[in-house]
Order: sequence, then C-alpha cells, then structure tokens
Amino acid sequence: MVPTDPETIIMTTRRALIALSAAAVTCAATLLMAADTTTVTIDGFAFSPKKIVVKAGSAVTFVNRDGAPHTATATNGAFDTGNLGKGSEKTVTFDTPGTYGYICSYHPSMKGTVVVE
Ligand SMILES: [Cu+2]
Repeated sequence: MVPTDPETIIMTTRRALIALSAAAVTCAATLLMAADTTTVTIDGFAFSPKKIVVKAGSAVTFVNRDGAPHTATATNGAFDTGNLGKGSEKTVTFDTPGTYGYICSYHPSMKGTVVVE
C-alpha cells in the first residue's frame, strides 16, 4: 500500500533513511573486518610479501600457487600450516604481538616474517 497523506509519507521516508544509515554502518564495519585478513602467496619458491605487519587478532592466509608443495612453519614453533599442495591455503590467526619468522620446512631457504603489533 502506498501512503498518500503527508504525515505518513514523512514517517516512511524517515524510516527508510534510518534503515539506509544502519546499512551504511554495517558496510563500513564489514570493510574494516575484511582489512584484518592478509594473504601471503607462495609463488616461485618464495613468500610474497616476504614481510607483513598485522594487528593482533588478525588472520593471515597462506596460499600456495606453486606446483611444488610448501609449508609456512614458524621457526619458534608458534604456527605451522602443514603441507600445502598446489592451490591449497591455510589461515593462521595471530593473537600475540611479536615477530614471527617462518620458513618452508621442505625448502628452508624460503623465508618470511609476520610482525604482529
Ligand atoms: Cu617449499
């Protein structure tokens, strides 16, 4: 039913505006949350970016784009993606601030760093 009297039209418009504002806030929050996931790509026997800086509580996804299997294994034992075959990915959450060096356990010359602030 389409309202015709002016008061109802104003009320309906106000409600629509409030709904729009709420939607905008939800959108902004979603964008901020999305920024907290960082992707590290493994390609050509290298981690890229080699060094990332994230906020505590952030998730980091390691994606293997190589034909060869790789891992992202913390040198201090804090995390290990385990075997990542071609196209596989694994997400690790970093809750504690610090600097985490990691290597590929199959190819230890592959090195990367996650700095958690
Ligand atoms: Cu490797």
